[in-house]
Amino acid sequence: MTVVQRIGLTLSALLLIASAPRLTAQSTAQSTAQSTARTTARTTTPAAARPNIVLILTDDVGYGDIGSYGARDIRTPNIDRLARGGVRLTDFYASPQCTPTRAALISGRYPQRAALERALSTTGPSLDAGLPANGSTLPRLLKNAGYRTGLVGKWHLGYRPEYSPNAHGFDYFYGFLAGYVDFYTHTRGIDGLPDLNENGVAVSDTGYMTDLITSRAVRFIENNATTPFFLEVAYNAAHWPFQRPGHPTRAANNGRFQGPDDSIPATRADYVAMLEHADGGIGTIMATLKKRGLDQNTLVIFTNDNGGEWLSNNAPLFHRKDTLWEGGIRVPAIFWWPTVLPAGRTMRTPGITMDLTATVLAAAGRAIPGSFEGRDLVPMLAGRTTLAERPLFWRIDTRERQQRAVRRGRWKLLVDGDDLLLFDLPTDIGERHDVAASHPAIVRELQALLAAWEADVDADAKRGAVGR
Ligand SMILES: [Ca+2]
Repeated sequence: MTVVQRIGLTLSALLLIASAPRLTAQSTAQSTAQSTARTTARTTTPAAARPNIVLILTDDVGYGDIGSYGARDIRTPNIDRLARGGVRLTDFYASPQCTPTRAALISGRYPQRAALERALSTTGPSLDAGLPANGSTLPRLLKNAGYRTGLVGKWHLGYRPEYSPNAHGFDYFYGFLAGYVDFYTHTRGIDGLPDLNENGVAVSDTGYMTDLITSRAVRFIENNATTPFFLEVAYNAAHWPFQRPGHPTRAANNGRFQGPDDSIPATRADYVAMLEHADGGIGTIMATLKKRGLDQNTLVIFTNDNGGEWLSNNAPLFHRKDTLWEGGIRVPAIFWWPTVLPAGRTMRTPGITMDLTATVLAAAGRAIPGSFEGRDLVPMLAGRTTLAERPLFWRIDTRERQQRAVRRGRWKLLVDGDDLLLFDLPTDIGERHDVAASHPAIVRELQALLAAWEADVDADAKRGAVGR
């Protein structure tokens, strides 16, 4: 039985993956050589004082759906401009679903510690769950440091007021709390309730969700141009419902998931239009920074919250969202900060969501709390130092199976249901060749690390002790 058969991919998804363009070793080598040439032509300067920080997150976008990551049938000129002017990481990781990645970003810690391993639903126990606002999450620390803090777009870290963005220290919030909304009616999934709010007060606006997010992001920058600010722009593009811009519709059944064999067809073209529109929004945000003279002393980070869904192209990675295969957790990550970072550099050092938390705090001149689990990436991105090797961990229980994974250096151990697999990622990015049998010592070491990590985060979750 092949790996593909064991993990039960649908035929449609396989066809999408098989037909996807691939980053060849040659093109990667060429781009790295070109990057090096551009990098050496650029002079780096010491970190500017109190930069602005804009963190842009897209939703369910494929690793291979960004131009600078190999996309051929989709245009992302504004994201690509960030890559040309900054540093691009090839081996950056998130969690396999929306909520855990956002929990890691805001708390600076593994999401399992806050018992947020799965996406929060709009039914059942999820309605009362959330990320505790314990005084040491990212927006609060930045606010305490004198930053104006804003979040526009998706939250997905709790519905109750005590879990809200404002409770976490965001001065300004405009967006929605659920995992997904209708792009035109702004009603949330499953129960169809209105979900658009501004600082906790329900609002009713007309427009495509991506445009509303962009316009509020622009307004936040304009209103805070003379104060250091942190702005998180969390687009829900290109998460389902797959509603393209310029074609107002009401998504069927409150935007329920549309699969490959659905009676309501969703196409790759819909997904492409959604993502290209978000890229246009990023262009508008960057133009605003430039217009206000903020385009040099601003750290802009672009990333995505988890692997792409079935309309996405995750090539050359295997599988997709909800899984711990690379296609579920490896995401684009671009860092742009003209006065500090070189232009056009590509780096292969592994990174993970919590590194963004630490990087943002450090860029703002704040000490990184000892409880945080990420690293400030700027010294590495600027070429001043290398990042010490460390193991990175993931876990998710789905209805189908439990998955656990650890990556250390070149090796990735993946436990998928009853299968235990070892991959040598630099030579096997697509995870096609299980080499566990020929490296028993590595398997034992990684199994022990994984077991110790699980015991640690589970004990923390039991204590309800996030971010002590
Ligand atoms: Ca997502």
